[in-house]
Amino acid sequence: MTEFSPRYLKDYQVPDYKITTVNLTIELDDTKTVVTNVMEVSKVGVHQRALTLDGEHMQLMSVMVNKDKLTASQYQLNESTLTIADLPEQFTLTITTQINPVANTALEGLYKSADVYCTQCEAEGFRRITYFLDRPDVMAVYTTKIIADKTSFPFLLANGNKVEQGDLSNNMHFVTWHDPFPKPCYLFALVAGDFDLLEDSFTTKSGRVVKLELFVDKGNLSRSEHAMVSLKKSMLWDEQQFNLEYDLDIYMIVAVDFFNMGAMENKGLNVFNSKFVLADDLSATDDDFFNVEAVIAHEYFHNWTGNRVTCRDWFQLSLKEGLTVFRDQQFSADMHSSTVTRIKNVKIVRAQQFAEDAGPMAHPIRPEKVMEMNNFYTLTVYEKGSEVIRMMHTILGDDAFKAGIKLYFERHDGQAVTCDDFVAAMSDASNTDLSQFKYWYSQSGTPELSVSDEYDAKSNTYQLTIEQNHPETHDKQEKHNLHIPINVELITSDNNLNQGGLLHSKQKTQTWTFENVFTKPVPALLGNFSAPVKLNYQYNDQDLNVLMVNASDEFNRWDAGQKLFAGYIKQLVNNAELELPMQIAEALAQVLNSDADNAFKAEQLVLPSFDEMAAAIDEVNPGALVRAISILKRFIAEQLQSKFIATYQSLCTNEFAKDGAAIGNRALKNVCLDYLALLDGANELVLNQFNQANNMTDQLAAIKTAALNDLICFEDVMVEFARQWQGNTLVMDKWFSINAMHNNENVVQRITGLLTHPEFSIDNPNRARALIGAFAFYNSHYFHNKDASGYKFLFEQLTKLNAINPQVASRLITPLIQFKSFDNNHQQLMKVELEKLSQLDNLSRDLLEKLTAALQ
Ligand code: B3K
Ligand code: ZN
Repeated sequence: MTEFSPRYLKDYQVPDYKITTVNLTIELDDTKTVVTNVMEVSKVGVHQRALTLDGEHMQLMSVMVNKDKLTASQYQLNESTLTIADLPEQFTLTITTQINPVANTALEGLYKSADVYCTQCEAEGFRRITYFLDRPDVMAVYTTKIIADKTSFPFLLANGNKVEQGDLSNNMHFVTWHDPFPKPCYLFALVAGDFDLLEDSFTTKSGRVVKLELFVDKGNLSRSEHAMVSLKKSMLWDEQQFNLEYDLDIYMIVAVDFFNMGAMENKGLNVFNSKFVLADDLSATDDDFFNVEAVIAHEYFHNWTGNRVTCRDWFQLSLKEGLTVFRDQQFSADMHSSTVTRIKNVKIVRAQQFAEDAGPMAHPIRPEKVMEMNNFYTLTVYEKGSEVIRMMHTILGDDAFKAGIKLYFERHDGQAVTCDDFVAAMSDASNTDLSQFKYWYSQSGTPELSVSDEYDAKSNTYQLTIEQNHPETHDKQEKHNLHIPINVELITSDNNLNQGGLLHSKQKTQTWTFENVFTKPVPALLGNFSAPVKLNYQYNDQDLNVLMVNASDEFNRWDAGQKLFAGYIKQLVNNAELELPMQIAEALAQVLNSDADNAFKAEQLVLPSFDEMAAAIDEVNPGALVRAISILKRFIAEQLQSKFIATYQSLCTNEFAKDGAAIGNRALKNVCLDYLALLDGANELVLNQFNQANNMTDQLAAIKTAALNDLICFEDVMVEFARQWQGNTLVMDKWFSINAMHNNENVVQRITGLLTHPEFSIDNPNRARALIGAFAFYNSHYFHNKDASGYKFLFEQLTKLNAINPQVASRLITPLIQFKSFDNNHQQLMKVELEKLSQLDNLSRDLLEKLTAALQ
């Protein structure tokens, strides 16, 4: 195996040198881009230590200290560093490097996405552009001059404000940008290409007019409006909620097709995966619209939480990501149904983050040990990180939380700080002791709460006892009791009790007593998912029914239904013959008849997913779990057939609208379709919906239903869909995904064939994720096939991706390394493939880190 060593949070040291200004001149060329980097450098403190700069995958052309060009004997160069000794207190360092953007398939540093040059520097990509102190606590003021051919690259963009431009000989031109805000190098960005440009402006609360520019591939202007509208909503929201105003005169967003993740918050110049920019009624689903808005908001919010105040070191990543996810979630909740938005967040935590905690890569939201930083842009750092911020919000209340945010910016604007600094601001502003709460930052794993209760009819008292448990995690960390905020609502069947509130669990076991309780209540625990924990309380069906109907909090009503379903799915895993009680169907009939909004009803009707269930069960037999979910689903479908048909029909309309009600209607309609797909007449229904659809939500739901139920019309609708959408990259991604989700024993053959489809390219992360990822993540049935064909398929693709794009490979290996969730047979089969991968001789650091953890 290749040798790479980890880094530890405890080893943090302030840098020996600071770099205060950076002047870059970048002469773009496909294979020989020349970067001249002129830096003002000075020592931090008095010392004689050498300067060691990071640099990889480049050719060093020259090094100059002040006016002296160094000879090779005056510096030390190896694969990843450049070291220069005997330096003065302060000096100008000029470094020239040459890079090859076209060969850069890892999409880190400067690369070419189709005909566009673009950069991705977070976490450690700047070191592929020039030699630098590539760490977030080195902050400099950047000036960037870009030179390129004028015809092919009419737009030359970088951070900050445009200060100069002009023509050069040979049809070349240049543009110079200056960013007045000191920033870490991970926020540096450059883009060059030819685009269509959507222009707008936003007037900030203090009256400054900010230019807004959205750059998209030629011909895509009509699909970029939603992103622009979302940006303006985000800017307004951040002023209204947090009093945070944009700071530069211009905000630019560029959409590119080749991108490793969703988007990047580079100062003043966001680079986006086109998937999170482009959307129009015909080609984007309601979820796509929602996600575009959320990602636009997320990146915009980073301008304060991330850019103005950044991270001291990468272990602090959740400082900016957890907080910014929380902010984008609050924004989405304000723009849409807050309950439905919250349900979406919670499902991700329960299904995926809990699985991460239970797997070999378990880590605290502030990791302590990292080999490859890109491996830590995780559900734990992001989603659990957001839950931790949310708990502080719950504990402190909205006003005190906002006072904490205000103090955080007063203290740290322009600095690179730590999670401790953030919590200190929260604690000081609210006068609240958060010392025990801080263990949430250092402790990995999902806590489990065991809850028991006792009702005394004589004294009319009710007691709740809550015990915290902290199961061992793969990192073998010592565990502490945490400060866990638990939202409790006591519900009675006659619905006349109004008690509850926020309990603060801090000890191993604690008991709370409620007085004046005249009938035995049912406790709705962990309302609105007030903490990212698992909960054990012995509810019976009747309790859950009471909660489904009477809980005042919508979230609790939904959650009770999920618990009811989950209980039966667990039983069905062990006993497929189990007789299901009519009450389940009756409870859902009540849901269908209620006057709740349709988006919420849709959520209430959806069964817990395979992943959510897998995270809640030990040693899952995947086949048995898939079967259990489908037995319950079929039972509900059969019992409620006529109601589903009636609801479905009542929601079929020829008019297309995009308001909340219309979106809710489509959601509910398609949940009905999903149930009806199990019954007679499914094929006709689906075909009909496919043919009638005047929007992507309905069209996609039709082909997905055909795939998941292996309906006769499947091949036909897929051919027709591809014919209609060929050439539309984002829609064809959906088509590839649906192929991968086909619930048919020949699916591996199908997707193997698609690897050579003219529109497939493994180099494009969206495509790779669409085909390979959708299979491994969403086709639980055939990915876990007993013949191991699913695992082998993933192995084959990972060997290719390891060499092409390690970050993508490292994401897609997730379902394999989580083998411990499954029964022994499956574990063994998965391990065989992991062992094979670990033998690769060019193993990337990204995969190596995960394989080492998994096979330990
Ligand atoms: N900060 C970036 C993620 C960078 C990922 C690097 N592998 C996007 C975001 O979270 O907003
Ligand atoms: Zn982010």
